[in-house]
Amino acid sequence: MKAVPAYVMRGGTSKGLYFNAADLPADTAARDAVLLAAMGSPDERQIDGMGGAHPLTSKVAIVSPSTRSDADVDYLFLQVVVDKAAVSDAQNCGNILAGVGPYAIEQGMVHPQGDVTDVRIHMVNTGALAVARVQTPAGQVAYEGDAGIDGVPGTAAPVMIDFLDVAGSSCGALFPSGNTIDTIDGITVTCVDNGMPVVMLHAASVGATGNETPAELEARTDIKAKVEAIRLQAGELMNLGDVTHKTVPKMSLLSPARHGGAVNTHTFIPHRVHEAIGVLGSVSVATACVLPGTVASEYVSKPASNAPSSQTLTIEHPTGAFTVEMDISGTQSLDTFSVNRAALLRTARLLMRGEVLVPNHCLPAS
Ligand code: NQM
Repeated sequence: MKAVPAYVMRGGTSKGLYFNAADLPADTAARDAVLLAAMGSPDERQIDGMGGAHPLTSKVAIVSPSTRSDADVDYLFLQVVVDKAAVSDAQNCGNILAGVGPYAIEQGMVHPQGDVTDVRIHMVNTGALAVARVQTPAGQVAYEGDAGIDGVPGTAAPVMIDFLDVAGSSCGALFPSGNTIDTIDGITVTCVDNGMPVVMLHAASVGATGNETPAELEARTDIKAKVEAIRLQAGELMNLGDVTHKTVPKMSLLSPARHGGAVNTHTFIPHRVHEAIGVLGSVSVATACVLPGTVASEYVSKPASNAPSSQTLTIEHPTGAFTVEMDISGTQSLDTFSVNRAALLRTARLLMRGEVLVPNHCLPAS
């Protein structure tokens, strides 16, 4: 077997393998062979690898010193498909992103700057920039702390993340169809990309109540079929082309908030239902909430202000809620609307550092 240095980290509500780019083959096909073997894909149980048999636990971060002068590190996110021999770079991941700052410091790519170290991260998948604020008392990354996020038991050190320029980063425009509302198969949807391509629709319009658990929703083959049919058409509208084999767009079923938030969500990512909601996925939903005329804005009781403003939106999901803070302006119309910054809280934990072993044929002889 060949040994490849790797960390296992929880990033937000996801978990994955973190690699230094220098430890992986530069050739994409050779790299993907290593990652598939490391995760144990393709196999529904990923029994022969490190993957956790769910898209949320079959994720990879590849980190290297940045090629950009305005960033410290480059972060390439890869989704290792659980039951297919496929590795996709078609989406970003804001949860795995939460572990990138700590990883970069642990690897010596970024030097601690006092009690708190800002790590500027170039998200290679979309070209956007994020700044992660990592706790580094006494020059060491702190993982323990008092910050709690829904979907993760207990508390940990906070990692605040600022997104600066994620609008339209995958689809070319914040509202890539050019509309706040589209109709697909007779169902009203809003297509948005504020860091993650997401299609929003009323849960009731496909026969869901909004009270289902993720498992109950996944068992509803009738709902899944309708949602997938809409997704395939929305992909074309969103400049993503044929999305049959892509992990985007995500499909968020909206229903009235139950615990005082702005809106309740159940998100297909795109075939399993998220236990919570993705980071950039929630930024995209929050964005649609503040622009009048979208499917999401119907749930928000507080009218959006026309002046530049900071707004805090709480997006409910199956295991709690996700709060997004945004600086927005121009809410009077699609043409003037912009989100200048989105900020949110995550936590991360280093779970294991060592080497992942892959069969000899995955790596050329050294
Ligand atoms: O939207 C799951 C996750 C994600 C993505 C997915 C994410 C994001 O929770 O930024 O974090 O939607 O595939 O890890």
